[in-house]
Amino acid sequence: SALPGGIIPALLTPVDSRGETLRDHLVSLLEYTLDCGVSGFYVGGSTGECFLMSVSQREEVLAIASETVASRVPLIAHIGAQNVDDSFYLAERAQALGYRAISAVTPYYYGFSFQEILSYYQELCEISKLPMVMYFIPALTGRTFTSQEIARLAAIPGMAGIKFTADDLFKLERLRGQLPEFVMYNGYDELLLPALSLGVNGAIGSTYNVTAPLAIALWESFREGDLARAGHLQWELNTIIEMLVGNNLYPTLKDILERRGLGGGLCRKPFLPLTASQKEESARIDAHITRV
Ligand code: HMN
Repeated sequence: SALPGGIIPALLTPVDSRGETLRDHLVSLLEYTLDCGVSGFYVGGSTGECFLMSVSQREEVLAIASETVASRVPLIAHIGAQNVDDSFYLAERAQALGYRAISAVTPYYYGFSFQEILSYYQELCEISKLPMVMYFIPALTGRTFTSQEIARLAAIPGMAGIKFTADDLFKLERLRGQLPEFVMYNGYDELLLPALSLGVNGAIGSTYNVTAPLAIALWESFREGDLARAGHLQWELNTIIEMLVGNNLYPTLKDILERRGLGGGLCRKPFLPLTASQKEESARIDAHITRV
C-alpha cells in the first residue's frame, strides 16, 4: 500500500449555483483525467474548495471519488479542518471508503505553537491506520516551518509524506537529503521540473485537471533523461499557468472543463463566476492548451 508517485490532480469540485456538488460533472472529470493517465487523485484539498464546504459535502465528494475510481489509481483524502473532530470524522470516512492515505493542512489562523501542531498530527496519526501526508502551504496558512521542524513532524509514527507547496527549493532539497524514505510531493505546478530534479516522488496540483497530458509528458521526459524536452514542457506549462492564475484560477479551470464538454460547474461563494471578459480569456487559454 505504497503512496502514489507521478502526476496527481488536486481534484476540482464542480458545484451548481447553490453550492451543491454536481455528481455527473465530477464523474466526467475523474474519467477524463484517468484516461489521460494520471497516477492518483488528491481529493478535497484547497482546489476542491474544502474550506468552503460542510463536512457532509466533503464526505459526499470523498465517496463519489472512491466509487468512481474504484481502485484504478490510489486516492489521497485531504481531511484537514479547523474543527479537530471534523478531521477525525473525515479520516475515519476516508479509511472506510478505501483511500490509500490521508492528508491534513497544518493548523492555521490561531497562530498555534509548534507543540500544538505536533500533537494535532500525533493524535490524527494514532487514530487512523492510513499513512498521513502533511500539507505544507505557508503562503495560505501564514505559518511556515523550518526544515528541522518538518523533520520532527516527519518522525511521528504514521507520518509518511509531505505535500510541499512552497517555492523554497533549498528547504525541499535539505529535506530530501535528510529524509530519504519520506514521500515528497511538489505542490506548485510552476516548479515541477526543478522539484523533480531534487527528487520528489510525485506532484499534486490544481492545473493538472486541465493539463494532465502535458504534465505527464514532462514527467516522462525527465525520467528518460530528455531534459531539453522536459524544460520546454515546463516553459509551455508555465505560460498556461500564468494565464490561468491571472484570470482567477479555480473558476477558469472549471470554465475550461465546461468548454471541453466535461462540465466544470461553478465555484462556491465567495468565489464569483467569471465575467464576460474573463470567459473570453478562458476560451483563449483553452485554445492555447489545445495547440501546445
Ligand atoms: C490542493 O490542495 O488542492 C492543491 O494541491 C494545491 C496546489 O498546490 C495548488 N495550490 C493552490 O492552488 C494554492 C497549485 O497547484 C497551484 O494552484 C498552481 O501551482 C498554480 O499556482
